[in-house]
Amino acid sequence: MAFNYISAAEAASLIKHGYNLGLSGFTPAGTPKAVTAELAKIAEAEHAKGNPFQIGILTGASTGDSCDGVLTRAKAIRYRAPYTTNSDFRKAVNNGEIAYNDIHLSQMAQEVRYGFMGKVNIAIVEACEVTPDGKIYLTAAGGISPTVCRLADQIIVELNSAHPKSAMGLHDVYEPLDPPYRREIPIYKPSDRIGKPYIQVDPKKIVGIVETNWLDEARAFTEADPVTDQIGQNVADFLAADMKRGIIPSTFLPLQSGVGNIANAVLGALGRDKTIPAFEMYTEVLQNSVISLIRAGRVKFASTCSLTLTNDCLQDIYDNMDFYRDKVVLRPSEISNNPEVVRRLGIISINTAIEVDLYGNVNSTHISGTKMMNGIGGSGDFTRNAYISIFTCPSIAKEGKISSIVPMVSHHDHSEHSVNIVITEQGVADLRGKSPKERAQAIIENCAHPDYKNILWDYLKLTDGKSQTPHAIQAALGMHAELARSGSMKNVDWASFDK
Ligand code: 0RQ
Repeated sequence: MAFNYISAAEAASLIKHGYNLGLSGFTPAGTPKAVTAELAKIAEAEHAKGNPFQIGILTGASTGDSCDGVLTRAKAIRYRAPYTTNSDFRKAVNNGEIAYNDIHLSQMAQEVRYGFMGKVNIAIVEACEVTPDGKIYLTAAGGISPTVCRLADQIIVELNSAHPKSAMGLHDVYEPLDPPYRREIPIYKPSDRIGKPYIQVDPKKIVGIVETNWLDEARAFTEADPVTDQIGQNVADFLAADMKRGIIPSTFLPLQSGVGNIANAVLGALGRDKTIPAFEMYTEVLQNSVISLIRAGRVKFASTCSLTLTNDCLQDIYDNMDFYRDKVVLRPSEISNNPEVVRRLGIISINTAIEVDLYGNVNSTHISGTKMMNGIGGSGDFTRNAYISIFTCPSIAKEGKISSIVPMVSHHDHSEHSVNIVITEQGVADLRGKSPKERAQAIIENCAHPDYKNILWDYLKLTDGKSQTPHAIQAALGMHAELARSGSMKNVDWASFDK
């Protein structure tokens, strides 16, 4: 079939007020860029005429500025799911301007299929190749593309030559059946391929192909610092010790690791520790640090949903596909993050917390209980099902005015029942096999910053000390209330709370 090659502006003009868009991508990798940038201009023009113009966005995870950023600034987003990292989007959400549905990333595709988020009117997918018989070869991420391509009435393809055709073959596209017909997902090791390297669509649904040459908008790296380096070292030392005492098999287990500089520090330290054998990853995001470890032979295989790399690092993969082809696979997010597969493979999960409480409950998403940060991402998919679930964070934030260890989390993402290990730059709290009261001792002793240890011990003195999970309910959020009042948790005065 001969396709209709159109401009990004022509493609954007197909999108109407009230539509739900299903987008490719996961993190800024693999997301559409040109059509959404033009859509923002249409929204602004319509608003200038006094007309309403807002759409819903259903996608894999965060996107780049040419999607979430421009559309937020154009006030063009009514509804969005799931995870996002864009700072303008964050401001708009916390200002009540956008309805944001923050769900586990593994559930996104199936919730769209189940109809929880309404109809998908148009799918916009970034591709490195599309064939006349409707085979779409994705670029640097899997996301929810197979699902939105199948469900959407119309498909727009951004054919982006910044991703050469050598990218074909990186993907393993597999979409499970819905209950009651769902079967097991037949992945028994990270390198198993169970699907096809492309998405098959009815070519008649492709209403336009927009040719672009637009690099991915991966965020710049923040410099490593002594605190994150120490956290990374603590994680590596902990895992090496657990392997030495036989809890982790001597062949090691696949790792999942989140994004950001703590994840980079952890992987750097694991790569350097030669007591840990070369290992595999079953994760959702690959950062540059993993590619270096593949190059060095320290990571044998990496299954992921996205290549969230700097563009030079991504180009290195595309230029050396003969080397990477049997070492990397990209999957849709409902497979890369699938709880069934995570549990079966025995993944060791490593994610970052905003705050952790004395009993091991974790807040990954909200500042002071009310303001959205990014979202839960895939952290819950992995944590709940991991062989060992680890949370890391610096022990303090904002120059020490905030303790990341608090009596009670101000928002609850991961419960004490799922969290095994907490690691800060101060040390490691191993919560496995411990009662809540024992966990509180381990967390204060090993993870809290010295400036906050006595504050936390004093909090426990307000409790009866005997209940299964001792709390002084009236004071449990006292450190957060003090932060709001005086700007520092350090000023909390427990005596002001009635016993
Ligand atoms: O503030 O931006 O003003 O400097 O939060 O914190 O320490 O820079 O760490 O960038 O790794 O983000 C949990 C948000 C951490 C992230 C979170 C402030 C701090 C700073 C950022 P500034 P850092 P990171 C894989 C798995 C959930 C999803 C997930 C995240 C800013 O890792 O979104 O794990 N995780 N996905 O100062 C107030 C506290 C604070 C605090 C930190 N207690 N109170 N502010 N900050 N702790 C990815 C995917 O799923 C795709």
